[in-house]
Amino acid sequence: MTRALLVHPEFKVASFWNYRDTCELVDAKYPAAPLGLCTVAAMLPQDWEMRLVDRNVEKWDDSLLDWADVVLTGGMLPQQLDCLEVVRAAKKKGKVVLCGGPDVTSSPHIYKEATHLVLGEAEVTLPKFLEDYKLGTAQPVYVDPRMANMAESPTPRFDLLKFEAYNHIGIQWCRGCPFLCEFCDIIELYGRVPRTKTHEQLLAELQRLYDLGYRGHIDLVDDNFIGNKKLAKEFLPKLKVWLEERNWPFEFTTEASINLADDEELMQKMQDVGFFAIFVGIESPDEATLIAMKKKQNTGRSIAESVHTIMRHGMWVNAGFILGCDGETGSVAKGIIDCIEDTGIPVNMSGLMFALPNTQLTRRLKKEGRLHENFEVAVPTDGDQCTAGLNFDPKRPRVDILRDYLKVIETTFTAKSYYGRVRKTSSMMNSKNRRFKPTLHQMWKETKGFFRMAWKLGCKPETAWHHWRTFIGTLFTNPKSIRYIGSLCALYVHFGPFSKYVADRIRKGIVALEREEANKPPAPPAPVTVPEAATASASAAPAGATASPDA
Ligand code: B12
Ligand code: SF4
Repeated sequence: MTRALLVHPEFKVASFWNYRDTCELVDAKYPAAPLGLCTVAAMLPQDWEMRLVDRNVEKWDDSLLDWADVVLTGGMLPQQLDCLEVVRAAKKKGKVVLCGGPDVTSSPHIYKEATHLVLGEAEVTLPKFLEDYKLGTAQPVYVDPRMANMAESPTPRFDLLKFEAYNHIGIQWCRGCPFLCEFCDIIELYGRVPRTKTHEQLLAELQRLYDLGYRGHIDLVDDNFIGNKKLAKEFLPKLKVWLEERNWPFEFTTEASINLADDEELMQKMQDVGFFAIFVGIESPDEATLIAMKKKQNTGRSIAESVHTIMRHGMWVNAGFILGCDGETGSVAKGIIDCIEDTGIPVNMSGLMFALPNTQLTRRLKKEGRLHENFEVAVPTDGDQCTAGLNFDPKRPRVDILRDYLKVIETTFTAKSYYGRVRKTSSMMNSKNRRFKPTLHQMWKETKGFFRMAWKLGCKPETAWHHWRTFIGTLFTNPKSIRYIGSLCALYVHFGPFSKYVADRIRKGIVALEREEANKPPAPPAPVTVPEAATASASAAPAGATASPDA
């Protein structure tokens, strides 16, 4: 019998997303579970013996590799460094190492030490590898341009997970997104036609989680849950019946484009099944920048009104903002800060533009000679896009972008500003129809979380007043939303210190750039072509200008 060890590499670098300290409040170790590897496990021959080790939540020791015949690993860019460590350790022990996942697909050359690269969606490429592996003729690289038929994707092997280690469990309904944002790799990796699992398939996955005893928060990790609105509207009533029959064991979050706010029926249906938060890419409040980055769905609307409409349907909004885009101007910091405050979005993932491999943006920058060498190689000391962005020559001076970014981070993550937005969310979040029933075990964990949070935030001079004002205010004005407002407060256990870390890194970056600028030898005067019979007006041309032959 073949023994397969599936290893989820660690997200080594600090990130807004790695809110471990918040997870610890409720006895979890990491926000999300490795859905990709659970899906891959379901495609391996089921008579293989399998173990899944997540290096984000478990102690690792290289001797774990001794048990395995085949090691399967891979993930996204922030996992690159750790993934390579796993590959090297396993190769050293003479194991067959199989690598796959989004970063491996986008930058296979970085992972060439693995025995086999199985690129793209495993539903398409893994069967051929397995066929060859059985015959002893497996090739170094498996690649196939076809897109997976999601209706054939198996129920992930959730049984390999240790549920208690995670804040939530992901499931996936749909891959791909109909939009065209220039910086996005989703449409390159997964296409522009949203491909969905069948409703029955998704309910079977939920049933599997239910049977395994999981209860609580499920994240629908779709690239855009409303990519196919019609299907979403057909599915949600079925989900409602399913949940009702099981006494509301789950509640949901997802990612969606902002045009969700235009569809009352869809929002209502999402509210009916217990969606409580969504992530929206706002990116920039400036129309010209949005058009330049081809994010047209965000234009021609009041972002604040759209966000408020979504909140009134029971979902708080998390949003991404990007600085360093072509076309942005010196007013970008003010624009983003005003937008964050007007919308009342507490969790704003503001970051520096990062050219991901495999995007329209990367290809354009390359053509323009602005892409940095090794732009796709993860840097060990850097965070995610917060401190590791701008892997290209931006149009504005880099130091100006960093100064603007610093302003955004320093302004929007003070306790006063963050909690102010949580209160704004609390004033709008409609939880009247919420039917999710936490188990006694979950209520016990949340009670412990409340006291730990009270210690970490409610007893510190910097946060105490804001924390209790928000918490007690919500208890009186919107008690049905208290669990959700409590979660937003809990996130500040991470965002408070993390924003300071980012600000500190950015400040150092600014100082380094200023020093570099100061130490630069003065530029030689630009050649000025002066015709022999030049007049006084030509020599009076501004420095660097080339005199016109007419002058
Ligand atoms: C959910 C999600 C997240 C979640 C949590 C993910 C987690 N488990 O920790 C959160 C919100 C935290 C997140 C954050 C980020 N994410 Co993200 N995320 C996703 C998303 C939407 C879904 C991931 C998922 O579960 N998919 C479902 C599973 C089934 O798909 P899968 O993992 O790709 O696996 C399939 C194949 O890749 C393959 N496969 C996977 N592993 C392996 C292993 C082997 C051996 C083999 C053979 C095959 C294989 O087979 C699977 C079945 O087809 C994807 C987009 C997408 N459509 O996948 C982006 C995506 C993975 N994220 C991405 C990025 C860039 C990020 C961030 C860096 C964003 C940022 N700017 O901050 C952060 C970094 C996080 C951190 N902790 O540092 C990129 C990765 C690009 C790259 N080149 O690596 C993606 C592709 C899209 C995007 N642009 O956002 N993310
Ligand atoms: S809406 Fe989101 S997923 Fe869709 S193309 Fe734009 S960034 Fe990518």
